[in-house]
Amino acid sequence: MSYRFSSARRLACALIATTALSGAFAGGAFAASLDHYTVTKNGVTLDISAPRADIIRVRAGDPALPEDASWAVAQAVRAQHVPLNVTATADAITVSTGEASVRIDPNTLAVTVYDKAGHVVLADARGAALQFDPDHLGQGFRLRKAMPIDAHYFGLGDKTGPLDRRNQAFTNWNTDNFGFGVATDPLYKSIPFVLGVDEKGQSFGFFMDNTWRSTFDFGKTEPDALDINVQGGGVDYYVMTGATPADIVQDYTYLTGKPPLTPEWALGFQQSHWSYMTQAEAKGIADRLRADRIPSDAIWLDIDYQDKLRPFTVNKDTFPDLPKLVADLKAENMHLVVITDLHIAAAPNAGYAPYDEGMKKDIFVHKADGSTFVGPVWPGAAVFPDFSRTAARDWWGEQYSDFVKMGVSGFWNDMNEPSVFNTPTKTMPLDNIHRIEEPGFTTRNATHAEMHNVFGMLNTEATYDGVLKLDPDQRPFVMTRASYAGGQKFAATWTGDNSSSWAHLQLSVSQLVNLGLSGFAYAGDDIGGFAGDQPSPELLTRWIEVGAFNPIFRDHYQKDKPAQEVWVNGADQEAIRRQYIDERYRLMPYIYSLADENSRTGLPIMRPVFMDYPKVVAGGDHLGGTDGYFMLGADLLIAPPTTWESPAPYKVSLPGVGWYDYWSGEKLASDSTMETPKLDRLPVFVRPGAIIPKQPLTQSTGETPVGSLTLDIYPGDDCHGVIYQDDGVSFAYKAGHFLRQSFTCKMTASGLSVDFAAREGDYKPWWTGVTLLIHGQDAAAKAMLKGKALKADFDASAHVLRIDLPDQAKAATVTVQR
Ligand code: MIG
Repeated sequence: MSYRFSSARRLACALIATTALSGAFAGGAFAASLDHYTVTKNGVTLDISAPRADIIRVRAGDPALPEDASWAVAQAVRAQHVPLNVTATADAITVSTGEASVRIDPNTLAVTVYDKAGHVVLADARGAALQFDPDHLGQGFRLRKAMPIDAHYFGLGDKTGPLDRRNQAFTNWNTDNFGFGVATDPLYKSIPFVLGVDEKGQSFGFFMDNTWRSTFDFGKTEPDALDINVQGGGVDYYVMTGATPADIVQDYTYLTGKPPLTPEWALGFQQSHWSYMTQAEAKGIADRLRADRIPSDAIWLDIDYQDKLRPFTVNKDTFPDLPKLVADLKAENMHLVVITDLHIAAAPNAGYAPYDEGMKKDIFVHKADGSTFVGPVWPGAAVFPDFSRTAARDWWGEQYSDFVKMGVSGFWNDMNEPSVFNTPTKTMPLDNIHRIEEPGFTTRNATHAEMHNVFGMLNTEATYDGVLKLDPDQRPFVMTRASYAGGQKFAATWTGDNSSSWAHLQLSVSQLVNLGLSGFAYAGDDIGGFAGDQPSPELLTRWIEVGAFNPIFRDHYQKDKPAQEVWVNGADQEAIRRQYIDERYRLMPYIYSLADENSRTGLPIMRPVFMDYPKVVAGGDHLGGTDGYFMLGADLLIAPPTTWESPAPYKVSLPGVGWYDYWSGEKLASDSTMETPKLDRLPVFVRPGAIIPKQPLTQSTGETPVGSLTLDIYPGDDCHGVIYQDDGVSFAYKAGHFLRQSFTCKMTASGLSVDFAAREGDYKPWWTGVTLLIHGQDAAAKAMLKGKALKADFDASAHVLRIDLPDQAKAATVTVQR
């Protein structure tokens, strides 16, 4: 048996030399402090380190460890090494950070990770837990982890199927899957991150940082094992040991990065279609939205605005003056987003600069024989920038120059799995050659099999960085279809080509919730459904209602399908839809404050109920009936019917007592309530203890609201809320030009008090006053500010006490007494 200890960067406290350690072990036991711990057995090398005290990293190879490089985890993060306390005896090696520990069986190298309290977080399965080259193809590995009977699994991005991944199996292989069904796999993204929660509420995270095709089988084949097969590359995974699901998501986004704060307009309602065919048609859609008073922020141009479907061109016949369209839209506070697919037309000597220049600079992916790979996509024969090269990403970024100068606000990277037509694999040959030229990586060639799953993310990195470089004062907005773990740093995403059916509307909840848990806080689906038949009036209305509470809210639909804009199906349907879109704009201060929270913590905007209430996991497969619900932030719970199209009454199970009905303000008597589906009512409930900032209705985020900020206060335990504001578009917030203010409320024997904390940042708000709407009150309430009586109105039917205050920039307390 041989042990090898190494420590690339010796810690001051590692006073005992490696040789002395081995000597000590030969005598029976040893103890030491190291920055990582390596052990070999039967030719296999295992390496344990900890970038943070609650996160264990495991690497393994046969015989050598894989290169310490990653597309997902920044070098600065991987370079962090928490000191490890290592003790060993003949039967166990224990490696501890103080917060988490790993026990390694020296005979089998089986690994068990424990939390601080000594509970097992994640253990290797019995039997062969790590096998190299299981398929005898000369590469790949298989890893098996024990699956406790009470554990439930989430994450993996927008995979189809129920919210809980248990008893299902999935493939990570970015795939253009037009018209996918509710159980189709794989789809467009590969995010090999799993959040586990057991019925005691204990959580863990597992991230396999490997870009190769992989499968995750959650007990489908073997009931008590999470069986992971990876077709190439090295074993490099992280186990996150935080106590709660929220801790785990924060750990995961500590590793892979947090989304940058979005431009606020991207939280508004957006209208898209494949395609608005002319400049006049696109302008007409914006005009109709304004005329119909449908609040909205962006119009999207799909592929047909281009000349011969060639990226970075404009069809001058149908879009004669794109700068004018941008300016016309801007005059209506409307933004323009344009598609820019990655497949550059292979059109030599046709005056198409992206091809001619790109060829001159050798930008495109090669075939195995070294020639440029050409495959058919929208423009016909096309070539594909090799985004793993920094030079190719820089070149790609420069292509945006004209659009950025024109004032186009956002860019849409579609087809970046990459999708290739007329081939059964739907993508490029696996032996195509990419060139890795990337700080932190050894410069080398890599096959498409290795780069496929990360290709789309690198496409978005190139877009984000390029657009930012062209206009360093504006927050870029990029939308992508394909991505990999960590892609949230560069782009928002949507779930691709869904269909107009109730089943797909239902599916969108688990897809978007799992995307949020997987780092992608900015996610949406095609509202109304992309493919399929025209949605029924009721389906489109319901979808708009739900979308109003999703992070990204975009109506988009396929070519050759009847119109799907908000006004189709007549005035009655439009009125309901408008009511929900209006509500989203009133809620914009709350939603934008969630975006601020996400940019600092990584916590999702749209969440499962179990994130804040892990005890619902004890309800089994359906999480106590909450697996079809979702939350917008910690305060709003959206509870659609379990069977969406059914008119039958259904029971809503809330995670506690004292919740409020969002629409009526009524406080519910128990922790459940009955709902009878009605088209104009999407059941939304409010956490007791919520303080929700709202604003007067505007028609876009670019329009300044007039009047007071409203704080809707729902008395209850742990009563708090926050507002975040800034200019919504620039990076001035990074220099302190923002406003963040938190509020709390306390119940007292005679009433309650509301505290305003002092404001952070120097951004000057639009409001001139603050209106408190205190729910669940009675007529006897009287209010005071700093000992001075306040005028308060009581609305007896809604049990709301309304208090109008001047703006409260400083710390202040309002008391309400009976
Ligand atoms: O092969 O650009 O998912 O949203 O409208 C279809 C046309 C290509 C697929 C996208 C869809 C978009 C469509 N695109």
